[in-house]
Amino acid sequence: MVDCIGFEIDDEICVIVMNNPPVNALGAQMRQELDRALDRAEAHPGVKAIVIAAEGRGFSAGADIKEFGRPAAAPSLPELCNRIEACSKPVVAAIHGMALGGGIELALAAHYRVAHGTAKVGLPEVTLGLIPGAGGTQRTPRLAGAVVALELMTDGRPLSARRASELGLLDYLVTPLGQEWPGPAQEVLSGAVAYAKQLVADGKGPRPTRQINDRMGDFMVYHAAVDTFREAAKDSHSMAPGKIADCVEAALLLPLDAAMQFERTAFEDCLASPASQGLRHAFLAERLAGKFGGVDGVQPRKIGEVGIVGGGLMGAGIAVACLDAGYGVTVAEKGVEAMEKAEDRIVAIYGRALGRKKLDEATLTDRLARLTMCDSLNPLAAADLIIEAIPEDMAAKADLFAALGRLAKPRTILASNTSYLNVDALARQSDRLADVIGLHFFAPAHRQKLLEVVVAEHTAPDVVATALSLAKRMGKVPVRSGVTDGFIGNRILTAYRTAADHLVEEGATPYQVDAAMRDFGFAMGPYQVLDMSGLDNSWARRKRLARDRDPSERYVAIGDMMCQAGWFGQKTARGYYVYSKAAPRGAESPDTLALIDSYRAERNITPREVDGKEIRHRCLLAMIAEGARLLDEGIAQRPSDIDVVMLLGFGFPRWRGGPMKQADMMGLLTLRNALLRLVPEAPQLWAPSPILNELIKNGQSFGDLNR
Ligand code: T1G
Repeated sequence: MVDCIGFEIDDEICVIVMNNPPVNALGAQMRQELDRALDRAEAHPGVKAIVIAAEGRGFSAGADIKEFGRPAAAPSLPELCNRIEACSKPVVAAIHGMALGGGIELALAAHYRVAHGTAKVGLPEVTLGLIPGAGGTQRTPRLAGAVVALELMTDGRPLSARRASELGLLDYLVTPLGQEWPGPAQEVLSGAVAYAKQLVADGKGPRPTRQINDRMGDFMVYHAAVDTFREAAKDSHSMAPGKIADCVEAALLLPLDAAMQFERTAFEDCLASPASQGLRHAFLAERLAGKFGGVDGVQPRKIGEVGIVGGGLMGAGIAVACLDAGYGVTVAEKGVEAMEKAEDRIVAIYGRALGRKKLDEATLTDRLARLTMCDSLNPLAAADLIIEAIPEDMAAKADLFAALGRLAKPRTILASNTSYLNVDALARQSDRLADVIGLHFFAPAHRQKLLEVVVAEHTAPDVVATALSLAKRMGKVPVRSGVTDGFIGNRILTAYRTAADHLVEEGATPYQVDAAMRDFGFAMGPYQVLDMSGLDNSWARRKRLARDRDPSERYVAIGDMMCQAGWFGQKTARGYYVYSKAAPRGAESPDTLALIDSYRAERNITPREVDGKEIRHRCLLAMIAEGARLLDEGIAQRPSDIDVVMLLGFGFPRWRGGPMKQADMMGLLTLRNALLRLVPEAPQLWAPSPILNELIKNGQSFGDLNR
């Protein structure tokens, strides 16, 4: 294994440099080599002070998240931090880029901290359902007081170096030179070595953070802060915020070693919690999703100019996403009026961003300078990539792809933003099979991180590689999907809604279903979402699929009846809910309940009691069963990709990790038995896929497929 640590002595100063790409995660080898390097520096008679610095994009992103759940090889990160703090020679941390989690905890255990002016530091463990478990809950209050410590650890967002310095977490900032060479890592190293030499010259020795108590503020203020944050923590699905408050309190009330043990126990409780398992899974799943098979080493095509056909809600959002990513953008609409409305939408998006100070005037001017509007397709002939974002009508899209296939220059990529439709069919229409791909953006396209990349049968590998590079440049999370009606997310959503409809047919009200799924953790229930997105959209899809539907399939026509009555949801002020000035977010609709009652009566259905637990259980089972089918069919690459789509695109509660993670937490044998009990009601919805039996037979979980 390549060494992770560099070691050299420069005029009485020992420089230890961490180098464990990509983010200097503090895994076992790093900790062991750091420990040995410190022993060596401490024992060396010529060394008067020690600097710990780093190569690469930043100081350290903290503990190695991939190591959690495995036995921690000695020294643990808390032990390493205590070892640094106990060093008999002054230790200076040299921070550039980012120092996060265990990374800043290691620096807090050092005696002094020097940072590059552009660096960021933070304790984001709470976003993983964890707490700082290497002394951070003890050293942060000592350096910055209780309120800052509690805010920093429960919020999880990083601080700028300047702010961190003002709060007492950093001792000295190195002014950026603002040029490529020598770069932040070298600049801060030079600054830290000079700082260390000055310490030696001034006769300043180690300054153990555990001995700094003067910034903890007065007892009453400290205690009030702990109580405030403990109260707020009660609303969290994760135990971490509450544990953070407990640990900060312990920093005040217990001797440090006892408090450190208290922190360790709290950390281990969090590590074992379902919420942390879900959040850590989500973190790694989002990063795994971008690894598509079959494109390693494939050179993406060069994209400079992007053409967008359609400047509606989606087209305008996609245009902004492309402008934000630095591309030139030409938006084509049918006719001058539509073109001007499209431009107004784009300008309005930027106007709102300007109002929220998300960008400044100069940036806005630069972005709009790269925007061209046109009222015909012809100017798109020069584009390297053309994204179609016209309404979901197969005939119109087919005609458009035929036209684009004739118009676009060779090797221009043609992408459809369709949410459901067959990208293979569009490719055939374009007569450029290799150049066609699906790029399914999610509204609002300029903010939503998820991008379903729909790889058609003949899509060329370099087109897929180009889609990946586009997603990365846009800061999006790409998920690979095969061609199927609804791709990954909308197929799972359809199964979810079908399970909900069955329950409503049997006796539940839409309002009970929505309430149950909000209790599960969704911000909105399925019927609230339907009212928002428009019942007519899903109705159009059901009508499109009607001719291929298995006549034996259980079909609930309540939604169709509501659409036939013109109840399309918020857009008609009536759907599952009724909307008014008095109830802008929707109130229960007696008319909808009456329609459901008559629907049941016509079918001699006697309504039964349905409780929230059954609603949550069945809706989750339906999502998992459909996810397993998507894996069986090869539509989704891996189970965690399905989780990413549901987490980022459909509001699945992040701390639950996604439907496939939930399946693993339930146990696949339990899952299969639950499905088998429901099969007689609706085989198409509940039949366990072969992949489930295979995994059970091999003693595996869906997680074993996430590679
Ligand atoms: N451990 C292991 N791998 C990590 C990692 C980590 N902490 N952070 C990032 N990676 C991997 C990531 O999976 C990806 O891998 C690659 O690095 C690039 O990441 C005891 C308990 C630092 C802001 O929560 O926020 O310390 O895809 O795509 O967009 O108290 O990564 O290349 O195989 O995200 O430039 C606390 C998590 C840990 C920070 C960079 N630390 N990381 O973002 O790159 S727990 C965190 C990030 C802890 C202690 C506690 C971001 C980043 P691959 P990336 P990026």
